[in-house]
Amino acid sequence: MYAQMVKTGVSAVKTREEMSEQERAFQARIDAGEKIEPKDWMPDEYRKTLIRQIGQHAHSEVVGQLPEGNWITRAPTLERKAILLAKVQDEAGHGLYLYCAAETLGISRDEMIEMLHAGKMKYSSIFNYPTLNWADIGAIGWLVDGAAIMNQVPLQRTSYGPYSRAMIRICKEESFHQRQGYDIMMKMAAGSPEQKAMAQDALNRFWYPSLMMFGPSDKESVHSAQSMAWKIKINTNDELRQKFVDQTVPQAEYLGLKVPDEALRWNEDKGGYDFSEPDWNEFFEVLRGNGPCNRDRMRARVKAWEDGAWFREGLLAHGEKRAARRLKTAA
Ligand code: BYC
Repeated sequence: MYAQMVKTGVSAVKTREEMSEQERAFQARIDAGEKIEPKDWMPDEYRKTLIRQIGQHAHSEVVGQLPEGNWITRAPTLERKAILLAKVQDEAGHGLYLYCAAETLGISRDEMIEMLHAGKMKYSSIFNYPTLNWADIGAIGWLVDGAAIMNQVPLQRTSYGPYSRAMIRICKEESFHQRQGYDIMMKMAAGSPEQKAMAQDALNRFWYPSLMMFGPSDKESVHSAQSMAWKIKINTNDELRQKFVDQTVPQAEYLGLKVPDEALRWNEDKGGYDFSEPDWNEFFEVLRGNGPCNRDRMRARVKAWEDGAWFREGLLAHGEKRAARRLKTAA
């Protein structure tokens, strides 16, 4: 019931000759680095791609609260609890900015949420993995938010104005999230042998799922070519994955932890690490709804949505009452 659709086959990009006059003028604006704003003309596919990407991104922020929320009541100190609570609240805020950005494209937040619940929209694969112990909260901040920053910093320059502006604010908060995760890892890695083993175990379990966050390899990526031509995406999936590995391996070394990849080697010629690809079968299985936590995550979101119905209805009724009162006093 909660399977997410999986498409294959790389999308074709129109040549200038194949474009209409309007499409050519639009592409010229993109090429000149102009931002596209909600009331500007845009091709239907550009609009659809943005709704898909921004909507998925918003859902990821909201579903992403679940694995971390699981540890708020069990954080080891009052300080850690307050920090984690603030981080999880930030994710709700990110979801809000992104839903608002998507709404400027002519879809409502309710419609997107219904599509998510019906398995017609995705959220990031990473949130279908469980958080088994406190070190996982460190690994999420360090690796998952680290991967998110790598992906989202370039998105600040994305061609759609409202998305680009939402990303600027989100990125500021993400760097704090990444640092709080690394701080947990530093504490655990420098702690007792048992704590260091927990940190290593968390790295072992979250390494490959974090690499999957950047999406399939470039040759399997359906949307990259067109999204890059429209500057919706600025880098390919593999480019960002490589940058993430190059940035993260020295951080693991500093912690005294081992990246779980026997093939990991510095490659002098390319100026980056050679590394093993994640298991792409596992990735596509997670996208099909068969990851370890897909069903739990969707059950939790659907329940929260249904439990909140009375509150949404109450807010609407209150708004209507106030509007009616204003009309009466104005008359
Ligand atoms: N998970 O053609 P491709 C966070 C899908 S939240 C699930 O390369 P695209 C955080 C893809 O949608 C982080 N699905 O796609 C929150 C497509 O399927 P559809 C979220 C994935 O869009 C709380 C198919 O695979 N960040 O950081 O060009 C706490 C083919 O892929 C994934 C964003 O959403 C995946 N990992 O590139 C802590 C960033 N990867 O739609 C942290 C914005 C691919 O055709 N999004 N798919 O059915 C993007 O940058 C791009 O959408 C992606 C994928 C790089 C993710």
